[in-house]
Amino acid sequence: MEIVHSVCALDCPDCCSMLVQVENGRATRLRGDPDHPVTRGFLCGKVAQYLEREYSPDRLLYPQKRVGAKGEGRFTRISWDEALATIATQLTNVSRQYGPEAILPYSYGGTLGMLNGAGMDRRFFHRLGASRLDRTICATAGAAGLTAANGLRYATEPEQFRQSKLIIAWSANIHGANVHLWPFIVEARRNGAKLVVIDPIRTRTAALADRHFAINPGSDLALALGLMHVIIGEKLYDADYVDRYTNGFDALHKRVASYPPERVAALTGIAAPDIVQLAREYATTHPAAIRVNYGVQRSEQGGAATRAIAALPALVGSWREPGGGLQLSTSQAFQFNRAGLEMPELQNRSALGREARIVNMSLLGKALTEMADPPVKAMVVYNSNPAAVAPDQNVVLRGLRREDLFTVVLEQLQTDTADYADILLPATTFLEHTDIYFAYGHYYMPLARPVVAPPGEARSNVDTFRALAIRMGFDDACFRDTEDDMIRTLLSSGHPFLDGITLDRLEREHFVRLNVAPEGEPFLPFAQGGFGTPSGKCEFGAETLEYTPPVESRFGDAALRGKYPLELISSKHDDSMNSTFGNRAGVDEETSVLHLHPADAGPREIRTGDRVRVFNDRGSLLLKAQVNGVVQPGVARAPSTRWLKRASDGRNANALTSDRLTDMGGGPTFYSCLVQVERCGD
Ligand SMILES: Nc1nc2c(c(=O)[nH]1)N[C@H]1C(S)=C(S)[C@@H](COP(=O)(O)OP(=O)(O)OC[C@H]3O[C@@H](n4cnc5c(=O)[nH]c(N)nc54)[C@H](O)[C@@H]3O)O[C@H]1N2
Ligand SMILES: Nc1nc2c(c(=O)[nH]1)N[C@H]1C(S)=C(S)[C@@H](COP(=O)(O)OP(=O)(O)OC[C@H]3O[C@@H](n4cnc5c(=O)[nH]c(N)nc54)[C@H](O)[C@@H]3O)O[C@H]1N2
Ligand code: SF4
Ligand SMILES: [Mo]
Repeated sequence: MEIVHSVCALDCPDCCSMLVQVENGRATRLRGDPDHPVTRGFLCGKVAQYLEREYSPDRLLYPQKRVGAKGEGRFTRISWDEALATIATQLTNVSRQYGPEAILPYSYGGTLGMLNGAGMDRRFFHRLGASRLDRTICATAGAAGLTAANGLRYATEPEQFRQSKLIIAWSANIHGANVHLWPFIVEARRNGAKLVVIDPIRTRTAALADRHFAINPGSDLALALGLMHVIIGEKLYDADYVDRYTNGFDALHKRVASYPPERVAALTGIAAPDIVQLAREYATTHPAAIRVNYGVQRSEQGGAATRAIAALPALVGSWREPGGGLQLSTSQAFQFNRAGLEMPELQNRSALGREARIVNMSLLGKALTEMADPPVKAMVVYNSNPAAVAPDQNVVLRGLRREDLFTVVLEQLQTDTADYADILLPATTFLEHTDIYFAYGHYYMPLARPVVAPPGEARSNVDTFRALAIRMGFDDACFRDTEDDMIRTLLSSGHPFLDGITLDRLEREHFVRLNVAPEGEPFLPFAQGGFGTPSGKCEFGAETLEYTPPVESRFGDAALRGKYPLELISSKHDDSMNSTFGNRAGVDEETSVLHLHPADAGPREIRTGDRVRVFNDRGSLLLKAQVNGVVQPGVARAPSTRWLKRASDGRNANALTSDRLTDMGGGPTFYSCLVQVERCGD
């Protein structure tokens, strides 16, 4: 028996380091690395059971080609040689006939590994001249809002939350989606800190908080402006910090004048005295930290809302203090040499000979059904399950069904998307390949080596794209790079945060704190300004901060609201990871529930346990009702992305979501979604 280090590759801010017990080549137990300052010896419930997935009889073991209809899921085994030859021939034909931009890569968060997530794949598609994918499906609206304010997307370290005296979890279901922050909050509360949650849903985190404000969906910009109204009006801001390190205070002052607590109360559903009290507490409690997560930016004004929330710590000067500031994402501190890894210059050597067009992944339905010049004729999907996760699902599925679309899917399990593949390739898990990771919830960079051998003929994404490049005759030296070559390239950025971090050191230490601050000292990114904006200051940007309710919301389009009066939020499921684990029966049962308030259920004669149909112009979905206090009147909650094939109607919440984009960053508006609900006959 031996204990081997590894890293959880799932798309989670915690990026846990783990210890794997291996017996006779088989992993028999996973646990969190007790030496990792954020993992602290435990894994979340879903990954504690990851070995069930690793050794699932449903793992894909061999390359296969489709023999049934698209979506039916019938395949037959072929050799790697046949698979690669077919793909190479098809991609070459598409490229010759329509130009290489008719080929679309589609990938997202299956792994946060740099090599398997954005390595050999990027080189391959650049060399091909394929369309470039704008990876907007999760975080780009928030990233754009944060960048507009701060220039750099740096954040308060999770370890500092233990020093906070007031923690605001703003659209952050910490207990469900970011559980390794929780022990630091528990410690802070033991020392007298208060936890306030701003979330339309009574999540597990909200239920455990000191105060929960059930905000109207998509009204966060109004709330942030209302808080600033009070903070500025009562002169509770840090005038010195504002003066030295921010830009645009006077315009902000004018802007917030039209957001008095009474108006903001009407817009947000939070009582005016509560808004005043929260503003006073936030400005006068030291240190106070905001954990804002991505829920807030999945609505129509998500970018501006994030920008306004990001302005709060600058206004009250809380960036000065350990345990102050704000955390959205730490990922930008992983200042890798990404260009060296991805090699966009290969596009010049492609059949296209120039930079390829950009396709927004959140508009996949349109890309597959409407795009021209050239149309998408081939798609290669890896690290993603678009049939389940992309908005406006019925259009996406119509696109995936196209007989003239050649689809390749690299997968571990036979997902809904895999069912539409022409060629289906077996992929390794993080326990089976080498990778180096970035985190978006802390500053430790980990390396993981394979812990067990791949089952059957499964290959890593790196190996598959390398083999494809060679099969297509690409003789560029970069396609012969080993994993270690690519890691060395990544680490060669010369950025001071990566000083002294080498492959050898990662090999020895397994994870290394970025050089964001001297050892043992907290990282205070903006204590003395140092913002990444052109001015070097936090840019309040008041001109961008005018609140208008989302079209799909209670104060939005009146006609739409007349037909579809409920605001549907399809947020994360606590015990799953997007659609990963959607194969598990337990997940399946828990994710088939629609939460409704009694005030909405009553008139519809809906009781807990009833089968209900949720619908709008885009589609419909069958779920089981839960009538309770999890949501407010006018709001409904359906879990996000279950596997379609495990539902009787073959759909999930994305049958209802729209492909309307956010105000900034081209992100999806999953949480601005109006629906109607009715009881179904039994
Ligand atoms: N268990 C689990 N963990 C996960 C994931 C998972 O699927 N399951 N997914 C991972 C991924 S990909 C990501 S991006 C992160 C996301 O982590 P989070 O951003 O924390 O997750 P979400 O559930 O999208 O949104 C957080 C909360 O925002 C609330 N919310 C929705 N609309 C609004 C609004 O208009 N205003 C406010 N204030 N709140 C709103 C939701 O009710 C939800 O409770 O989590 C990661 N971790
Ligand atoms: N309605 C609604 N829709 C949503 C969301 C929501 O909250 N509500 N959340 C959105 C968000 S935040 C996100 S990030 C997206 C997530 O969307 P995706 O990134 O597509 O996430 P998953 O559904 O987890 O699918 C990842 C797939 O990658 C596979 N995979 C894992 N590792 C590897 C690997 O090494 N190689 C290969 N080839 N495959 C691998 C897994 O088996 C899994 O099927 O969904 C979005 N969609
Ligand atoms: S999903 Fe997140 S919390 Fe769970 S083990 Fe992976 S990194 Fe840790
Ligand atoms: Mo995400």
